[in-house]
Amino acid sequence: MTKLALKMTVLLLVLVSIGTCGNKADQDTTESATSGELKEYEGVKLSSVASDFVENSIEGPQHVDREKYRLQVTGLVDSVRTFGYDQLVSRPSIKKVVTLNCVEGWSATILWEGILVRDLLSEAGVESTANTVIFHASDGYSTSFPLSYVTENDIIMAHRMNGLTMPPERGFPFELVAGGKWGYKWIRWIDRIELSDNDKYRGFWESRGYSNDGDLKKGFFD
Ligand SMILES: Nc1nc2c(c(=O)[nH]1)N[C@H]1C(S)=C(S)[C@@H](COP(=O)(O)O)O[C@H]1N2
Ligand SMILES: [Mo]
Repeated sequence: MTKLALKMTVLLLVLVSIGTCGNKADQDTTESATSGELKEYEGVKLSSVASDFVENSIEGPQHVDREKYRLQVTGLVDSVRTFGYDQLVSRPSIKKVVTLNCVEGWSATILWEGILVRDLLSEAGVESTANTVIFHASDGYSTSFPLSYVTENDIIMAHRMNGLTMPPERGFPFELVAGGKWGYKWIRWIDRIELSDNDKYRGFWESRGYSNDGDLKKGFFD
């Protein structure tokens, strides 16, 4: 073998092994992310995290770094609060089966597990002039609710689905489980919760004609 041929062979072997490692790692991630998923909970059949969702995110799936992740509670609060991922998921959590309904006509029934949003708000101290909660996400998405929706219901930000850590495509680290509301109110990749007195605020889809209320019992256009 000539020196050049030898170099080429070595290079080829290196490339092939890098390629194989990459694929293997991807497969492992996908399998570990969905194997062991609960199929049923207290007699209710659950949808599949891996195959019952339709990807429709405005900027495609976001990959949020767990170490760098910070959630901020800002706006009309007594003190701005910042939380890391581990700090949040080690808090007491609540489990509930809720169905997400997208306006595109599909739905998914999932056992969600997460933390109460109103607890985070009371820790920051909500000012008396606030009447609106605006959620922001790392892809630039946002949606808002009357403050009472979040304080008078057990509204959670989920970090687990069907017994497993929420996968990146589904919203890791947190998706809002906006019970009773259309899917576009279920903001994923939440990184900021803003308290506001602007009840005219309109989120991403709301400013494009979808109802701000987003109530499942009503239509989705204003
Ligand atoms: N950050 C962010 N959250 C989002 C969206 C998005 O594009 N970006 N799409 C919304 C829409 S229209 C739906 S139906 C649900 C779907 O979420 P899922 O795929 O995890 O169920 O996410 C909602 N949350
Ligand atoms: Mo949707």
